[in-house]
Amino acid sequence: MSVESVFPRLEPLLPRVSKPVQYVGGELNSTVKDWDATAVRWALMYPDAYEVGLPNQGVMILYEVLNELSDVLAERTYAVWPDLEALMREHGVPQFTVDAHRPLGAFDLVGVSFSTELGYTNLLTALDLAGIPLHARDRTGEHPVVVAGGHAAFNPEPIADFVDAAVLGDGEEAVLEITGIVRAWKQEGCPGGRDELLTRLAETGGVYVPKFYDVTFDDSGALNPITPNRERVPATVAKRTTMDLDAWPYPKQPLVPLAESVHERMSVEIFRGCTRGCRFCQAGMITRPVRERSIQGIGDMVHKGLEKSGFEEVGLLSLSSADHSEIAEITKGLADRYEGTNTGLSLPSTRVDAFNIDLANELSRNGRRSGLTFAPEGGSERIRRVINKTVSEADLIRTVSAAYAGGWRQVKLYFMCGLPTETDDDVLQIAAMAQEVIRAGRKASGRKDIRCTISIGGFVPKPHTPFQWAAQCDPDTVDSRLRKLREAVNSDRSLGRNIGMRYHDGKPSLVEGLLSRGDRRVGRVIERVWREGGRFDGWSEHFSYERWTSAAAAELEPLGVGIGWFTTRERAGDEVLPWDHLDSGLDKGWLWDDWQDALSEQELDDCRWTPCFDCGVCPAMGTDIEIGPTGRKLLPVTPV
Ligand code: B12
Ligand code: SF4
Repeated sequence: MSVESVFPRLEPLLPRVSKPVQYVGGELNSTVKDWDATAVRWALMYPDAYEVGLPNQGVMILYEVLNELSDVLAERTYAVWPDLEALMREHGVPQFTVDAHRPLGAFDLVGVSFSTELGYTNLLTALDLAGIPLHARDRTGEHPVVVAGGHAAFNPEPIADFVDAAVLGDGEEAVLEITGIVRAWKQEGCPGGRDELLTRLAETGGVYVPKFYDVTFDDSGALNPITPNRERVPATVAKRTTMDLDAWPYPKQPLVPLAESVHERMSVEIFRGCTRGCRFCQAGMITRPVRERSIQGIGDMVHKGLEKSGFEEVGLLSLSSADHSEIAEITKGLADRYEGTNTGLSLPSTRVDAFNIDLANELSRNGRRSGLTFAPEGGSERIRRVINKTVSEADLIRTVSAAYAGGWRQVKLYFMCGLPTETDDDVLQIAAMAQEVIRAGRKASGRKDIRCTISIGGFVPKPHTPFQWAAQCDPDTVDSRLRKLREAVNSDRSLGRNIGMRYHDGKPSLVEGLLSRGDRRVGRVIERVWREGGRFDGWSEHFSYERWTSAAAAELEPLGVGIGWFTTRERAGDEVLPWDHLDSGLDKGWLWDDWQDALSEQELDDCRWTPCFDCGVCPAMGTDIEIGPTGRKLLPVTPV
């Protein structure tokens, strides 16, 4: 049965809201299919505003992979701003997709991509606007199956009440497998209803269905092991890993945003995974092992993507792009290909070494040398040993001197505050480092107008990392260290005026900490915050710390725990963690040993270039590190 577009009802509301163009769809490379000609229909949601969600690589990839199947349809939906939400409620307009403006409730599946936990309340808004019951247990055969994915889905317990299923890891093959199961079940006439469909998904071993697992607590409030409550459901759920990235060259035709967005360029993911072993980095830990795209594969994606999208800038993305085994050849090959054209190339440069400057110089042949970004992450050498970010101050000064000497005017340095074992002194050394950067930069460039911006984020311990046992630093301590840092930066005006400082106070990080390491009890807090108006929690102008802390007190304290229990409390080695039954491939014993190494300031090398350290991922997943060098070169093509 066909489903009608809600656009005729939406359109009269649009002149009354901010940035209405974000709701109209029709972007270059978007897809609209005939509803009746398809067997399985997905709505893919990025639970944040269009401007953040549209360029998201994960959603773009899944959208295209699914739409390539002739009997499958995938459309996109993003969080609507509160102004439109109010009008939609007033006029009874449901949550819609931007592609064909179909109501979310009509789809078979709603796939939600959670890169950050701060998007949880926006999922509840979308479900509610769609008329889909908030709680998975209240849904019937009439309602879509709500599936969470993305990095935050590695601990879906806080949203377990609201999602029917969660997938850990890469989605390319997972969405096809889920589609196959839904297609077969529908063709058979939906035997056993929704429960049977969810059981079929769960028994693959790669789809977590929270309601099939019992969660109980002991008298102290600590979690008991989480176990399945029915047959056919495995005790642990494994993450998915797409091994051969060249076989998945997506997005092939990148979406071009209609409205202003955070990232107006084409992105080509040059490898996935990272084994540098930074202990704070959840993305690095959960995406192991490293899988490189070949130089030819990258060249083809850049060429075809530019042709399809008309973008004039390409970002070569990954968690640490300078670490591709053939990055020098890739950057040179692409710079040669596009020399003299309007096509700009860029690399998110975070590795602190002179090699990175060579790459940036090569890529900027066509453009301006404005700013470079590096991520020392910790102010002192001691704290950098704790977090396994092995970079010395001398390396950093050499690197930035080379950058300023090469004509770059602005260097951005990323740091964190609130790291395990951190003292005031570790943070104050960020000021000393920034001042030294300015001195060295003035000397190297012979100019006075160079700039250095230090950007400081609050550290949040994440699941599946060696810091998953750590006590999160309380916001007052973070704020006091940041205040002292600001004073130290300004203590020498002649240097301080060339140093910019960007930071947030420590409060949002504490809430992110609650959501990151929370268990099923935290779902009540999310729901209460949402009922009390919580929306867009990743945006400082919408975030309310008081709303979160009062909701946490009301919902958790009667259960004998509180926000501190989930955040500022250090965990013991034998404590059951809410994600112990969700297998990222990392061996818990290895993570614990790495945590102990952190406490004794021991560093660990990158296993890409050394023998294996037995983190567990390769044997557990039946995978291996997939890197070059292939020794191949990029041949010239006619530039597009
Ligand atoms: C590495 C990274 C970067 C790198 C490279 C990005 C890249 N490769 O795309 C760089 C430095 C360039 C970068 C830039 C930016 N980033 Co960034 N980035 C990340 C990070 C850490 C990982 C993203 C990643 O690996 N993407 C690769 C894609 C392929 O993976 P994926 O999205 O996870 O999707 C796969 C799977 O997870 C799965 N999957 C995903 N969703 C679903 C759903 C279902 C149903 C299923 C089954 C599977 C599934 O399938 C996908 C394909 O395998 C995330 C945080 C995180 N932990 O996810 C932040 C993050 C996405 N970035 C963020 C931001 C803000 C930015 C910038 C805007 C920063 C800036 N001011 O310039 C830009 C914008 C870039 C862009 N393209 O949108 C924010 C977004 C905030 C928000 N409100 O949502 C995040 C969440 C970080 C944060 N906590 O603030 N980023
Ligand atoms: S199993 Fe060994 S080679 Fe594979 S990611 Fe872990 S440490 Fe590296």
